Amino acid sequence: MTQETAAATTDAVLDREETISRDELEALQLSRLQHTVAYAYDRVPLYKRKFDEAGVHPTDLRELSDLAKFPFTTKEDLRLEYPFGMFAVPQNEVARIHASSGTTGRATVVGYTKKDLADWAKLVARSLRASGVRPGMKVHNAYGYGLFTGGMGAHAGAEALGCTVIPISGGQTERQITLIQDFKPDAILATPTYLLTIADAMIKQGIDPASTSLKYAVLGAEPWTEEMRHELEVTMNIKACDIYGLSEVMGPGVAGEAVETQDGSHIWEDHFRPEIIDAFDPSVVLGDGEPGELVFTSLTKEALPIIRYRTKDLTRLLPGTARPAHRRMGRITGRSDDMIILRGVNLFPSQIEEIALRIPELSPHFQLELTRPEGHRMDQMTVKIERRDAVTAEGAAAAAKVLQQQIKIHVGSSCAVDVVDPGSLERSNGKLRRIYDMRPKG
Ligand code: DLL
Repeated sequence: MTQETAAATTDAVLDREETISRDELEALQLSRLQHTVAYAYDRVPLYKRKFDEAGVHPTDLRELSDLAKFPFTTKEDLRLEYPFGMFAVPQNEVARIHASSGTTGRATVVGYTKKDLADWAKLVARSLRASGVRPGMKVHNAYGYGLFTGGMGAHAGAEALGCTVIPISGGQTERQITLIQDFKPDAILATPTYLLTIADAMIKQGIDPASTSLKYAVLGAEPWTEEMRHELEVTMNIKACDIYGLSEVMGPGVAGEAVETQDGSHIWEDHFRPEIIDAFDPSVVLGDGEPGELVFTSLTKEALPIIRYRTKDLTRLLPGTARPAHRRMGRITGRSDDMIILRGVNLFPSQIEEIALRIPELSPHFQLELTRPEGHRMDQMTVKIERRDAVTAEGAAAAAKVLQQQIKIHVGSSCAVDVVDPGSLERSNGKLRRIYDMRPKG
């Protein structure tokens, strides 16, 4: 059982591990890490093979920095071991299975023992509580249920915290609005772009999104910016915090943001050891504050221990604030595989979001279209973005110019901007697709 202590900074009762010192946390990490690498080596043939090939043995892990000697694990490894080759326990000890959608290639399958599920619920509960959710609150859970970890992961965490959960899942936006009006939830859990879809649909129905009972939103599963936070907080009169996670490492709740500081998600380092590596030269482990690719090693997982998993998420590690022993992660600027390379310039959709939302005539609804026009050798990017409702045609044309200039200045790319009518672009139902790559393959 987790021992609980009262924290000085909030009215909430925190887990003991949230309040321990960095030294105590690192000692805990080391013993858990030593156990995990030995456990993975003994039980998962892939790890034994990889460690042997790299010439490392679990006994080589004497201090935390020794982790850098161990080989990485990638999504490709999980795909090759499809479906259950990464599992470290017999199937009858696996209490639940989740999987990624597998839009590209085979699905990646992950499993949980009963204890893993309890730890996961505890960490989601910890994240929700950090973001302002309290026992007894009604929580509207609009993350998708099913094989995706968002729905059931958030659900179990909200229940573990002692909330009343409304398991609506994603989609059926009209119905979501009716239930928000009738059940009067205090908090909503959704992807940021799906919350935007809900707010937008409310406005269409003549409901002021700022007038609902909602006070808190805990948003994640896709990259979002400070500008988007501001947009959602003002439109809906809520406090919006980040929650981060990925199925290979657990699901939502690997890290969560504190509402009193709103300065990035604290990684729950009693269960995960993060590293930042140079995405182009993975042998280089970078220091805190330096941007690179986030890598995780699980410290307590039984069914699917994961050693140095390359997330492809680009961010940096920052010192803890609201939970001093646990480092924070900066906002995810993007995934290395979502990076657009446009005529030699690297860019991420989040950069466009950041710039567009500073232009009052433009809405947060946008798509990026990549094409290579007939007879051209050069790629072209078109930003398709909806104007805000009250904006005239002249206003929209001027805003398009400003956006184009700002992208040129801040990103360094020339692109076309097409300001379209409100409501004309596809709305999010969960994780929103921003990039439409129509360039010829090869
Ligand atoms: O998206 C887990 C999740 C569900 C997190 C609900 C938060 C809320 P996957 O489907 O495996 O798991 O996708 C994981 O989504 O590697 C990131 O690229 C992205 N991602 C998740 N949370 C955030 C976030 C879930 N807060 C992938 N900010 C990750 C930015 C995020 N990107």
